[in-house]
Amino acid sequence: MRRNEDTPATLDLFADDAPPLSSTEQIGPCSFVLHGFALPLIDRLLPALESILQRAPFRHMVTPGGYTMSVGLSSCGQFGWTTDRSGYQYTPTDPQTGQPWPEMPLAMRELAQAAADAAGFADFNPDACLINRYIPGAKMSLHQDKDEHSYQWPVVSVSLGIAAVFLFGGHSRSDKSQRIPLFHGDVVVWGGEDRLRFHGVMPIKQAVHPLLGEQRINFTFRKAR
Ligand code: MD6
Ligand code: FE
Repeated sequence: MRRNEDTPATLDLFADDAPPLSSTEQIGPCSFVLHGFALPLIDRLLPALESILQRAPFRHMVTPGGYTMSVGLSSCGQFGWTTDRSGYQYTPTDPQTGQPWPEMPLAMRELAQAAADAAGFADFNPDACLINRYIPGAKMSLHQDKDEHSYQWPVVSVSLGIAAVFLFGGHSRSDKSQRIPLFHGDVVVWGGEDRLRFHGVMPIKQAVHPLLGEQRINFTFRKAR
């Protein structure tokens, strides 16, 4: 939305400080926002997403603490990230269907690898992609991504649809967080010494995206095993 000159500024709180399309913003020693990086692949990503969701629809999982997540979750790739009362884990099958998670579409794998490369992490070969759906009001509390076997690989996170404010904290939960606006097509890559930093997503503000409607979709690519 911010990139459309015809859009009234009042519709978009970030219009004035929006970074240019296709720029890289460094947010930590080994963490980068690649603005607009996914845009050239959008025409392949959206049909890929639809076909994944036909086989593995979004569902609201329960955390070990007993809370139902406001974010809807799905996955593709060799492993899917799941949570229930017994804990977080990567599973080869969708607990809802007993079937293997849908394969990771080539367009998604290519995007993750290209983004990792652009951020200086060569040879990233993700085996898991968590797909999050946020509707207005949904949020992700501060957390670390630490269910993977090894932290030597980066995480690549793709934002589609309506905007979000990403919280990027430090190595303790109480460290002050940076607030980073993320728009349709933006990709965040982090690894190395930043791999275990706390992060989250502020409650999503009501908005309508021309392609995706009233939702934000996030892909998070990882090497789980
Ligand atoms: C989200 N993302 O942006 C949630 N994790 O919807 C994450 O939890 C996340 O964006 C690790 C690395 C990047 C992320
Ligand atoms: Fe995360």
